[in-house]
Amino acid sequence: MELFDLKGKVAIVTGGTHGLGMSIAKGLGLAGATLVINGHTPSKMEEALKTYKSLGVTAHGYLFDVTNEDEVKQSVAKIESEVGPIDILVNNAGIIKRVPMLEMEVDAFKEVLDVNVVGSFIMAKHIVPGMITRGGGKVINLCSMMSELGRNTVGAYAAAKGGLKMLTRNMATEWAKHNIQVNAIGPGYFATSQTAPIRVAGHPFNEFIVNRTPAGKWGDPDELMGVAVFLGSKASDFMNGQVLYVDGGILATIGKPSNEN
Ligand code: GCO
Repeated sequence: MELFDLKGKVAIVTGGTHGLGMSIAKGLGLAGATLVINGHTPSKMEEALKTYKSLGVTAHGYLFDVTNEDEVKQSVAKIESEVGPIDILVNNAGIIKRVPMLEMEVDAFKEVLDVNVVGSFIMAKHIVPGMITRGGGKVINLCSMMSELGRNTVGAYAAAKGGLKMLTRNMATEWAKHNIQVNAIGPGYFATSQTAPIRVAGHPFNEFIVNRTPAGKWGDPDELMGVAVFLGSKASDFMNGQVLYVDGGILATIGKPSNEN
């Protein structure tokens, strides 16, 4: 449908060489967008671009650190010169460190906030002015269950993803008048490399999540493609500051005893 058609649009996805970022980028590419994939590992970028090519989507790779403002500024200028003006910014790049807070080094805590929150701010700071000049654009931030819920050992990540929820609302507040829609995707628990350590068969967390999720399974990253296309397309032109949770029902329920179906 034309409403969801992204032909002629340029979408940049940070951290788009793997995991949820790759699935989100795939969705945007299959809907017609030209992809700009950010990463920081050459080998992962090379593999990712082969994957995008095999899917028949147009993708360009750029290696830079989203927390380094000079690199972002130079890369955005290079991208908009070589590929074209950016219409859709997906702030997906993020890190997690699973450490009990009292054992966590301050530098480690700051790094989690830096990549997840400050990086998203820096990317928007250097892409949104062009969107304003061109009459509009889309910003999609990646929130999390930890934007709403706490969990042992992920205090820095929860502070970051909770902050990113409010940053999404503030971006929407300041930029909606420029026809820029800023929203977020809040994934539940998905089968990615980031969750691999807590998803191994027999790991207590693996069973816990399957039981805690009404859909009774870990999410497949490609199950985020649809919400990404929606938030990147005309179909969401009157949505601002919302977090769309794709979580198999986790936030809908208090959960159930492990012996209950
Ligand atoms: C964890 C997980 C979560 C998920 C995701 C949930 O350690 O609890 O890694 O953080 O990755 O963010 O929305």
